[in-house]
Amino acid sequence: MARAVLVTALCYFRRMDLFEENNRHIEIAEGAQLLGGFATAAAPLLLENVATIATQAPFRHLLTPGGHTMSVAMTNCGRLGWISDRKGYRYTATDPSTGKPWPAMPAAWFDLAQRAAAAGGFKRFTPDACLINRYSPGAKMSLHQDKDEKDQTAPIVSVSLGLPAVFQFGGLSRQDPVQKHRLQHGDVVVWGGPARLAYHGILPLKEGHHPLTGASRINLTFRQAQ
Ligand code: MD6
Ligand code: FE
Repeated sequence: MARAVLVTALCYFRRMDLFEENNRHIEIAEGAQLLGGFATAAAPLLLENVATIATQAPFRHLLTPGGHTMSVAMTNCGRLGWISDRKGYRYTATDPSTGKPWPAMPAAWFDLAQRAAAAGGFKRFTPDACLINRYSPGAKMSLHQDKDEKDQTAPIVSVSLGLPAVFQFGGLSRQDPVQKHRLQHGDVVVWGGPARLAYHGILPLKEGHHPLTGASRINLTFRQAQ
């Protein structure tokens, strides 16, 4: 009898743990929220859409203005897309590799981004651009600020899919200390307000296998670019 009660209690707390784990909502900094598992249910559809988008606007490794090839492969959807080349960073309405407009942002993506922004405390978020990043093992994103968007009162919504990664989050100066957060499949980070120009990056991706993405991590960042 005592054993049955103990087992029941252990199962109960274990489930509570899992629940908390999948639904953790952490305030990383003022204006920056990590919504654990917010996109887990939508993930299979998001990944199907990524595959379709990539048939129209293929993933490519962009050149930085300094002439380095980025380790992360990128594409975009939405009215505008973020690009980099020797001339600098900017948003364009057409994909320079095909000359065609970027694929449209699926309605379900826009909706998810709006709901996440609202959950993070930002009402009236109307993303017109979604940058799609693909990381293979070893790929990284060095510390940077997102400052190519016109209206910096709008937040950014970032969705992590596939393999986990370590997200670095610093301050407004590159020299500020950085926090590290593990971003898992389905996690969403919403940030804006006083955190909007914080330095951030992704440490080199570790090898691994994810049932939905194989040996890669996909990140979607929704922005109001114009
Ligand atoms: C990434 N994310 O998670 C890269 N930027 O792969 C970003 O650079 C980023 O996650 C602005 C806001 C949220 C982000
Ligand atoms: Fe960024």
